[in-house]
Amino acid sequence: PKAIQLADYQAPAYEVTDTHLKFELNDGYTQVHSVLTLKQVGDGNELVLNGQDLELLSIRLDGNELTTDDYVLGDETLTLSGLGASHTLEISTQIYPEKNTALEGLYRSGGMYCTQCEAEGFRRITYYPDRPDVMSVFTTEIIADAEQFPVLLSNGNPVSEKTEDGKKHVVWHDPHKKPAYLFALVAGDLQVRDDHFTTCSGREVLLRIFVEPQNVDKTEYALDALKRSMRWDEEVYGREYDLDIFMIVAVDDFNMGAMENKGLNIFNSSCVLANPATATDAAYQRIEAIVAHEYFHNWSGNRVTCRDWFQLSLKEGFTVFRDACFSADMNSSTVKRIEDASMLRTVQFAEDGGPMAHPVQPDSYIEISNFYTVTIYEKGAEIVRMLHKILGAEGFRKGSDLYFERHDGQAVTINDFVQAMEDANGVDLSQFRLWYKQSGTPVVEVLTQYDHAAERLTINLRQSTPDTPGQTNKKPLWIPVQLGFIAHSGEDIEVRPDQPDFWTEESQVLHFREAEQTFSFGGVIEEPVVSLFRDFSAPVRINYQHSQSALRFMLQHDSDGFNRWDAGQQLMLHWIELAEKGRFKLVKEDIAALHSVISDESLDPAMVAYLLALPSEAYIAETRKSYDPVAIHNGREQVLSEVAEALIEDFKACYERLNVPAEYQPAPADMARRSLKNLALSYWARASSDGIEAAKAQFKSADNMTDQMAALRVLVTCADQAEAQEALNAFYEQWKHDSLVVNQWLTVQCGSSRLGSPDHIEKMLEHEAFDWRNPNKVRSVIGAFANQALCHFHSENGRGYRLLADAVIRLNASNPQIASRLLTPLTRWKRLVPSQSHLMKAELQRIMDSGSLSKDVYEVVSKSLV
Ligand code: HT7
Ligand code: ZN
Repeated sequence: PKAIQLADYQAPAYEVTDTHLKFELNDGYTQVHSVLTLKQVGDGNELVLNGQDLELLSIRLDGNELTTDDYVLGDETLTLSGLGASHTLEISTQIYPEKNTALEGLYRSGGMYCTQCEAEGFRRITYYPDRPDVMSVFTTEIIADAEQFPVLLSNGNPVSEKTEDGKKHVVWHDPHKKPAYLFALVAGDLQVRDDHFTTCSGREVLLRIFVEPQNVDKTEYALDALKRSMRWDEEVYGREYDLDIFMIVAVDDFNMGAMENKGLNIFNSSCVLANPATATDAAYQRIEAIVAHEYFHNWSGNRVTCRDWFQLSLKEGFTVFRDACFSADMNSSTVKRIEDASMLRTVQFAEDGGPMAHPVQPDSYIEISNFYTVTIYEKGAEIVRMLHKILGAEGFRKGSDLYFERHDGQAVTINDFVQAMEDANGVDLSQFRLWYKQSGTPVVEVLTQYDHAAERLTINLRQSTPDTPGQTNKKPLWIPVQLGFIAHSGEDIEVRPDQPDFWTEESQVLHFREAEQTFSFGGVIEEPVVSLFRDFSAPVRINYQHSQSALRFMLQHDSDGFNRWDAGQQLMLHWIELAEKGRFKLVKEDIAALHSVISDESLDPAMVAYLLALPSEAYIAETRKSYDPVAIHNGREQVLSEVAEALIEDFKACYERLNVPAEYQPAPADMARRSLKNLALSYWARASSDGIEAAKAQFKSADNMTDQMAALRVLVTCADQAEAQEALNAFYEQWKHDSLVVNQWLTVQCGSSRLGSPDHIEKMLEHEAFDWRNPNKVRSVIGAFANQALCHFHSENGRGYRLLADAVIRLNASNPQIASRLLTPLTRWKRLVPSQSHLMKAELQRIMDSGSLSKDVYEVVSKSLV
């Protein structure tokens, strides 16, 4: 397969001013009739339409039927040449949604039809210029059996509806120009929950969530989250919703989390449906964030869209930043920051260090679906956050206002976004733009020196970015370093460097812009503890060795919540390293520091839970040049047990204090209480049989999934195997009718470092609850195994790798997107200890040799084998 290059971008010769679509949904096949109004807008008289897996029935140009001599039908294109200034093009195709297991284009999920067109799914529906810079006004007619499919939806506003001869006909019209990737259609026997939102200018918007009938009682939270998002976007960005109706549909078979189709968002049911009995607090928070994310796309993505797919982070990075700020405002902002930064450091840093490393604005790809990555989304969001830090809240808002005003209705580039920020603030962001172009994680080395006599502190910073595939000799970046100095009293000392041009007082940010810079701070009367990169102000690795006592001090006193947490993580990383070498013993100062955290009732309990949680095995691996996953697992387990034993009375007391009867509420304070209570339970149960008994009692009596699942996880981790299995069996009997709960049940065991052995995974693949066609099930079993049960996945004989490779080979044929995403853990072979590394590489090679690979899988495997 051939790589697509950013440098080859050419504007389209024709725009499609209007697109009329007629869908006739029949049992087993669907006919699509399109009428396109074409207008020449660029150089050339050639029109290239994309098409994939289509049966072409007919083409007419300006009313005349064309024959095969009039066009060129390629593998995945249909080209018309010698065209004039304007035309009407009519095309009929036949497609087979029932056979579509890739879940791109139009497909069947259970009893309903739905679409997924981003990035290039529309070309599986009909021949069309399937590129985001072709924006058109869509009218969609849908005809289907009235009894089976009483609900027929598409983008925009409903125009007409009738039933004739047992067939239902509906027409939808979307007045907003949009690219084909934002097109959507849904047909099914669905129930709806309605609500209303009055916009800031007083317009009434009808809000509708469509779900399968058994899920109506799981829709309230998403609707509430939607209303909060709509209000927030008005208040924080001045963005009002622009149609009279906004719809959400839940579907069970979906490759990703959700899709922002104009006026008709389609959600993976796991990312929208919740009630207290079936959804955990984590699921509620995920739903709030994803509902907001998709809604925010209405402006950052739909009204202003991407010129081409190299600009993907234009909409995704900006929208993730927007949804993160929303979640921070709705919940604890510090906890949200810890969660996001921790995920970035674990997953995105690993991507940067692997064979698929790419810049936030890539310059080539083979399959665009492979580029919906943590780099595009999360690192992209970090770049926008740095702009916010550099420009300040007001400057950033001026920039975003200008961006929306300038580009409303257009398909634009990342550069246009940065330009708007520049123009609105009169600042030169040329160097800052490098963040989009350079891949890899920058490393910042820090040296500090204190001169007591001169009352002066100097900070020397050096930056470098390692080579990544296709990129060497990287230039220095503009890195915002948010700083704090902490006195012995635990209070912050006011800081100000002698170089005012490199300092922003409002955000306490030092602007580090050269390969090496030294900053000095005068009037510092005592040697402070330096708190660097507060609020994780830049997505970099920091090389700075705080002493153990400084880390304990920061864990107890840093006024910056993120660095307070990170100090604890650094301490714990050190403990785990010692444990791996057989030299770990928790000293009394460590116990005192942890004790002071757990007994500080003035702290947010959610924060305490994070402060007491050990770094994940995946993050520990990420901090090492080369790693042995089993040694990491054993070292971490030892530290967990020692902490549990040393603080057993604290954990027991904490659990008992927080385990109060209360009606379940998905509200921040309640979630925080549950998170600390369940963390305390997990430690307590590790150290004592009383803790296990408490977990059993909680498992039986819980009236909400957060507590029930937490107790089940504790039993799976700490109870003896028979008791763990008994709890799992009881859980399945209780919940086997609810597929989303069953997925959680699959995850808790397949991701378990106790139960998730290859034997167990093979058993679960045969279980009645498993289904290869459903991505959520595949993720719950194979994804959980390969990403969480690391000591089993990396079993010495390479069986875990073989199991994953077999799954990839199987899914390559049915669902390439899922196959390609699933194979990520196999791409990390170079960083493993040699004994594991060659076993993993051999499995990659086996995939490569397994026959005809999809573009998705081919790209990842071939780049990984280099
Ligand atoms: N913009 C959406 C991306 C998406 C997607 C991409 C490729 C294949 C399937 C997909 N489903 C959704 C999701 C979002 O970022 O909001
Ligand atoms: Zn998005």
